[in-house]
Amino acid sequence: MILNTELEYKGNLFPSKIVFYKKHVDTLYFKSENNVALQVTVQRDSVLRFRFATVSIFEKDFSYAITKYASKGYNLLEIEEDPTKYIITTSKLICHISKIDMRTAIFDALDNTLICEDELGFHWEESYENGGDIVKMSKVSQEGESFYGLGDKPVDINLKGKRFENWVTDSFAFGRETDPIYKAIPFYIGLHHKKAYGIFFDNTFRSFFDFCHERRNITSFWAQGGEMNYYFIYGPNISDVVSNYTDLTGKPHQLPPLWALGFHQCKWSYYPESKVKEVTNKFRKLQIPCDAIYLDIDYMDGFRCFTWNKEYFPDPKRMVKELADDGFKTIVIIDPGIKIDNDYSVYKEGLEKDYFCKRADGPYMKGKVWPGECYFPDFTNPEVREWWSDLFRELVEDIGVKGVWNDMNEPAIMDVPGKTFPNDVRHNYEGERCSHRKAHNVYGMQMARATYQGLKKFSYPKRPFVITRAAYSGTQRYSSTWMGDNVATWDHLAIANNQAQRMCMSGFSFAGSDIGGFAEQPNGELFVRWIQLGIFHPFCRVHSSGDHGDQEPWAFGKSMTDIVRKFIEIRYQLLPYLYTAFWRYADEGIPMLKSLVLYDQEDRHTHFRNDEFVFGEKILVCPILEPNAKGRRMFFPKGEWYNFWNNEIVNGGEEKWVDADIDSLPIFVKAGAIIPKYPIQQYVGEKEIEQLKLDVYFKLGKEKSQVYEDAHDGYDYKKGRYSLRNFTLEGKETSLTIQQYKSGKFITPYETFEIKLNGLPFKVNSIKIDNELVQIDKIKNNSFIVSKEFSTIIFQ
Ligand code: MIG
Repeated sequence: MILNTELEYKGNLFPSKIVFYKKHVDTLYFKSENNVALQVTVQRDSVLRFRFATVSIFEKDFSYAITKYASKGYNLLEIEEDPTKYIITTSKLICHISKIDMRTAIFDALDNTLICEDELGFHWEESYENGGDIVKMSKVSQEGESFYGLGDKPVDINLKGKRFENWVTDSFAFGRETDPIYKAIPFYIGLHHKKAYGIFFDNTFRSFFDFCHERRNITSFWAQGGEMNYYFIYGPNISDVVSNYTDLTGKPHQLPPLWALGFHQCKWSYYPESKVKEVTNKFRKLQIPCDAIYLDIDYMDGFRCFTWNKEYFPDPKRMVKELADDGFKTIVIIDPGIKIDNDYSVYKEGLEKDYFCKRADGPYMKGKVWPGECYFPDFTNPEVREWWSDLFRELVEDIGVKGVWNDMNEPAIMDVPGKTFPNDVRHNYEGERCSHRKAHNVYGMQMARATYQGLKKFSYPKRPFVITRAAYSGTQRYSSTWMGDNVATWDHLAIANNQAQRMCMSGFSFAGSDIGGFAEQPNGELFVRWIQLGIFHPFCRVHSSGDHGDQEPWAFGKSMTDIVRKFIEIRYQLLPYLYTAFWRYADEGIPMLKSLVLYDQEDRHTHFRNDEFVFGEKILVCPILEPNAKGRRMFFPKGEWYNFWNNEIVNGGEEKWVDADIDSLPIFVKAGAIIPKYPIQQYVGEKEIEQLKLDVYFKLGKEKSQVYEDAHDGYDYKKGRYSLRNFTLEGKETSLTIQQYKSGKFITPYETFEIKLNGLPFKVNSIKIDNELVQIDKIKNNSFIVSKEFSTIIFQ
């Protein structure tokens, strides 16, 4: 054994002085006397990429996270040099690189303020154990700096003072502060002096972030291998940081079918077929809207993926069709573990084609999961992904399954230390073979990707739907996600609220929690409060482990059922609003939920808020997170807000008490908003939409709103067949003007709008539509029907 030799531990090493510099198009190369190479790429004016190599040779430039659609190009790139530093200037940023030690400092190009500055900067430790380096970075945390992001961490929104690890982990019944859990999203946002920037550390090894935890004014991040490879992303608005990060790591490749934004019901497990039908029939009988029903692992034959238990489900194709006729889309679970069984075709094929992961010395990676001993496809091999995607043909094309749920893809292994593969497992990694140390964090992502490719192929011309538990940055391109195995407690309701907001701030908006809690059982009150929050999450599904009793909307007595129905109905009415928010996310990377700090970062009151968030662009929500509440105090961002229930106006900028008994929830609409609504449907497509309701909220001044619609499925929208309505509202003391500008070739099925006027401060004496006066008795109860083609309406 080698003990304490220089080879084993050399301590921290640092770059020495720069001795070489060259520029090639958008990239600058620097080399230090001790052979450290630094490459700075100007990706955009506001996005700089930094890569360090300790032996002057960079690895092959490849990332699972970065999308090929990432924008590139800048308006300005100038390099200057003075005796102590190089100075890189773009139209947004100025970056200093110190000649003696390669440390960097980044400034806002417009006003020269310091945004982000290295403390020790890049340094490393050689890894005797694995070869290569443990790569490290430390930065000075600025005065009053706050930190956000990092994906699914079950903690407060502001990360200051905490340390985190990124290593995707099956975390049954995780709790507040459990770390790490299911996802690895090594992206954070720093905010100080009203300006925000982001850092995306694109390194798939086990990585760590420290936000002033170890040292009060230092932020650091490091990884157990690979390169120091990070993107600096400037805002100065948080929402720009997030949309730039999402531009790099990708947006959903297509919009979800609208039904996927409806309500989903799940349990471990609904079987046999009669039980599934009993549940779906009850939804219809009780008139509680629902679009999707899930089959958990028990639908399979001995948990073998791509098989059916014929005793429980004798004729899946017929059942799936009958469910579809009743408006239910069937979603089935598929895990990565393939049962070792010589009579099982998927196993045999995987073996023949050499698609399963192997240990360092050649044996297969054998692990116990639900089916018993299993082998695991190496999803980092493109050929394996292609094979996997083809396995979905029967499920999707023939049986008619509409979505697939990927679970256990951390990958989770039972009864072993670490709950996953050992580090020595080998992976293809797109031909750049590596160990599990490097591939672990992307394994689940690549499984979701392969699943997505299958669904996309076989659902065509409809849109695919996939949900995954494990994820690395970029997984949002392929899949939706849920937060894993939470618990039916009040604290978990608060955690779910933080996680959904954090996921949105981390570029992955299509996320939600197991409503009601997965482990243990909620009482009716907790279930109702969770539904009230869940209807505002982009992904809205009730799920539970089932060994603690029922968790359907009717499981808690009639009065609770009625409240649950009322809230799910609100979600269905708001579908066009939600769909518009999704379009904004898929189009521009705008987070679908906005934590208050993202909504108004200039107001310091928002920096440590957790509970309140803005759903889409205009609706402020604050969940009730405690039992027996009749209301709560909440913070209102500045501006005017209408109480959703009674139209009372609240002036923002401070904390206020809001009544919200069990059948209510603090929901507020921004003054000036125009909120589109559909009629209540039991499932998407149940009704032809014959009229679009526009809830108009008066404001003194101007406000813009948008409504995006298309065929709600398929790809025609990509060819211009969408309908985008841009509304501008302008309110004065005695008049209200609404203008509409429409673009896109999609013809909506309805001909008219019902305009509902809320909060109008004057009595209407005349109405002018596109310069023609119409009779004012057409207004009834503040409602008014008008052709969808109008361009200007003036109420006076
Ligand atoms: O070891 O498929 O998080 O949603 O119901 C448990 C059974 C495996 C964990 C998932 C959960 C799912 C359950 N799964």
